[in-house]
Amino acid sequence: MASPNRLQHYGWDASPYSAKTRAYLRFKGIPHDDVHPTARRLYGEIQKAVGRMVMPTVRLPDGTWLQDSSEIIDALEAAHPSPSIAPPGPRQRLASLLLEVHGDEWLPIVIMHTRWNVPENAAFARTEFAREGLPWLPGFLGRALVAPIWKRMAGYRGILGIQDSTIPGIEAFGRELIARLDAHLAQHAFLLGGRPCLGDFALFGPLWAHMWRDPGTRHWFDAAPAVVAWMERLQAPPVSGDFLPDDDVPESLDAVFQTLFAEHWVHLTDLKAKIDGWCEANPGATRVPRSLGDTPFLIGGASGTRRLLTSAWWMVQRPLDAYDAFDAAGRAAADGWLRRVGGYEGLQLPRSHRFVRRGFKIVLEQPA
Ligand SMILES: N[C@@H](CCC(=O)N[C@@H](CS)C(=O)NCC(=O)O)C(=O)O
Repeated sequence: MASPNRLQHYGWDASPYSAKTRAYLRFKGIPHDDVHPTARRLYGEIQKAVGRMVMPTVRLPDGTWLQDSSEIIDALEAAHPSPSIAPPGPRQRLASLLLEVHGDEWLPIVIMHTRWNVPENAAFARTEFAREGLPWLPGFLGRALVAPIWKRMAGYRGILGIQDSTIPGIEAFGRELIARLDAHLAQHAFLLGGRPCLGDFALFGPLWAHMWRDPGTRHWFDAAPAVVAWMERLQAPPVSGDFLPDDDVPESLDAVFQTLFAEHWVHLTDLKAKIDGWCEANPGATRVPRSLGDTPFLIGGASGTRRLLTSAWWMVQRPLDAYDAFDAAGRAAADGWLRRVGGYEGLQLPRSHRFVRRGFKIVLEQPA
């Protein structure tokens, strides 16, 4: 029974960002109720509080609402600093934040393909949406009534660049990521040692909530027992380990970061140039449009076209801010690692036209 005096976490099992925050809450041992919101609550209380139907959301015991998994985790980390999920060393800290951007902003290409293009997964998700959103209705009726929700989700495929030309690359990228993580996690309990970092939770969300839970892609994990064990560990605290010593980011993660910089970051660099161009053409603007048209991109070696979604720049600022805050020694350590994984140039993106979140919306910190 939910108690208004405890933190309320609202999210469905099928939601990757909710899986990220739910696992985080459990790891931290923060008392909370994990509430799976019905459609009535999503379109009533939640939409009223944060401006739209979205998950996860959190209502703190004092009535404050939080939205966006990164902001939820940041606020809770500030209130519950120990054990921290931000490693103290600059290399590890940056690695963790980069993996968060990757999990939140690039893995959706894979998981929206696997969920909505694999018929068994799509059928499962429709049933899940009905079970969570309209639990009091018979399944057939619930599935019909939640159609607007799943149709909107399935409609993101085109925006994200999921198309005939990219599907082989999307699948190659997804399967390779799992294989690379498996090789790494066979040696380490978590990505950066004996304790999960923010990047663990961000990668876990899409891998678990879509690719592993959805029955038509669970076999992707057949040859990845270390990834399955890691997903179980992330949901079964307590965990009492620590990050690897000497600020080490193991070489077994190099290929993950090399691909991140070779494909995802190239798209983000393109996005940044388009945002800057738009701002220069629209002096005085306080918000940048949600999308700035379509652009060519590469995933798993396959080329296609996807939408430039400007909100991603807010996420990119997180590792850039961390990098900018390092002292000279920290910067040198981070740069050495970045050069190893082909990411040094990527971290030098212009810092112009800063985005901030105000009232649950992303806006320009200063007018363009
Ligand atoms: N950046 C947000 C993304 C949240 C998000 O997209 N949540 C999905 C469910 S996993 C959602 O509610 N989508 C509703 C919609 O797009 O209309 C976060 O990290 O919380």
